[in-house]
Amino acid sequence: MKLSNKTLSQLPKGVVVPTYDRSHLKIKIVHLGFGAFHRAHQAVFADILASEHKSDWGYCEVNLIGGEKQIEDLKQQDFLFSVCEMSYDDWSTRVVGVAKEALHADIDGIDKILAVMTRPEIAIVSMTVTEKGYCYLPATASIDTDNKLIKHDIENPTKPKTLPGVIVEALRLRKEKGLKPFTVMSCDNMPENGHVTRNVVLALAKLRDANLANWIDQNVTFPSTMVDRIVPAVTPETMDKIQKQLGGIEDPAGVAGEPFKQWVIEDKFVNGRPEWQKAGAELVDDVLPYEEMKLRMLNGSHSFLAYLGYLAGYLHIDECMQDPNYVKAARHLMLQEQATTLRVQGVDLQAYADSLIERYRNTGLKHRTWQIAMDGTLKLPQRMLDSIRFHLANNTPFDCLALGVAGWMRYVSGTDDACKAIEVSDPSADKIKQLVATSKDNEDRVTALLSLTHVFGEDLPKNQFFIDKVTKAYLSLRDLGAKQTVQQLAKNF
Ligand code: NAI
Ligand code: CS2
Repeated sequence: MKLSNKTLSQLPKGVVVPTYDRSHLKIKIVHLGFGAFHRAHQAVFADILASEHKSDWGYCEVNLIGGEKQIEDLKQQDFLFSVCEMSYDDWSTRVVGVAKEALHADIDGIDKILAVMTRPEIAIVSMTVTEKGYCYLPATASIDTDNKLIKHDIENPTKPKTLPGVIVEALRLRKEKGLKPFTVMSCDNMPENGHVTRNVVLALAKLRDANLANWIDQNVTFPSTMVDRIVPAVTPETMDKIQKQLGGIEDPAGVAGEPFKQWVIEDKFVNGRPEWQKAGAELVDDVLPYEEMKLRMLNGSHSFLAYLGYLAGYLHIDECMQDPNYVKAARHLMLQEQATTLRVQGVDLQAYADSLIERYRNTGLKHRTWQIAMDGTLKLPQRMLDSIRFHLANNTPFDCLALGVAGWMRYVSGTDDACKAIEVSDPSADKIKQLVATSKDNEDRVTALLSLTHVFGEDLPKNQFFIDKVTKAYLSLRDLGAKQTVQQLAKNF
């Protein structure tokens, strides 16, 4: 039996279910990217607001590319889904009821999605579409006009496929109808995610119609957000545990994440917003210091552990945490090479680092290093390269960061330390493959991969000090493997 309005009453007592009248919720937010993270983060905040603070903010959940099954599942179970919190072996579960409608571009058609986005009552369009959904070049935060789907949207602006294309078209329709615009809120892991979103939307609008671009510029806001909650991709094992939590009721749209959650939001909304602060979110004037802190200390160390861990045969983050050298290196990276680059004020960064290590140790999570390692070309800049630039300018050490970059290079070279092939998933995978195939497995490989200027910019590939450091780390990984290289580095800390 599946989760639905009918089966809600059969759930075990400990499961939190919507106690509010779902029919009173109004769809005022369209969320693009009904993935694991949105369900366990923004949807839970909205559910807390509805159940504890009488909020009437409901969601229309949309997937543009991928995730067809999630949308189908959601439709079949009265838009209900469960979110489990995994603290080691201790699990707790809540059924979220704030979704009221669900659409997929390939199933329902883009026109239906645009029709929802142009309803007068839509106040916010939010998104979690992964870094690649923005079709941008990370080194410059500008739109990638060579992207095939962006080319499609330039030629077919009323039938868009990309996130920027869909937002531009929905805003154009609202302008044409004389409706207020909506606020566009990115909840993806990018620095100044609002700024990136604004850049790609405005760039695409300008290519279409200068007046439209001007109207968007004057009337639409793109608040930045810092989002945090570790929500690994659901595995069959997690699915089984979710079903157990639900007393045998199936929920294919269920997810499970860690208990911790944080949301810092730039308070810049043109058409109203839920009172997220009542559910624990922080509304601030400037999110950037928080974003930088999280992207560098959390995501930077995550990527470090993902590359060095995967190469060594550690399939999950909690396994990396059982190797004392990996813990030492991650802590050093956080405190000596990332925290020192930050401008955030009033946060105890030592305590933050300790809490991150503790969160990584959670054996309930089973967060795959492979998952974190994917899309490295879109992650390295904000997680490692910006800090490296800081250290180069200030003449300060960055050995862990250099090893992290070398770890990525070794990872995308395609074999782990046990000589097993790695399935590299990255939007630049074809180009990477070609660079790896045409370079020797020595300093030549480093030079070849540094030629990806959309990742490394124009400056780093010319900086000999940086090149030497990364090369030394790369050769050590090749000759000694990841475990021993991390061990040698950790000896110094
Ligand atoms: P997921 O794989 O479960 O979902 C990905 C979502 O992105 C799906 O809804 C899919 O339809 C959409 N998508 C993928 N490629 C797209 C494209 N090219 N254009 C438009 N939509 C596209 O991933 P998950 O876990 O939901 O994470 C998504 C993003 O959320 C991450 O990339 C990150 O930026 C952010 N995030 C994730 C956290 C996590 O622990 N899972 C925590 C903090 C932020
Ligand atoms: C991870 C993040 O997949 C990744 O790249 O580093 O999704 C991480 O789990 C979240 O940002 C935690 O908030």
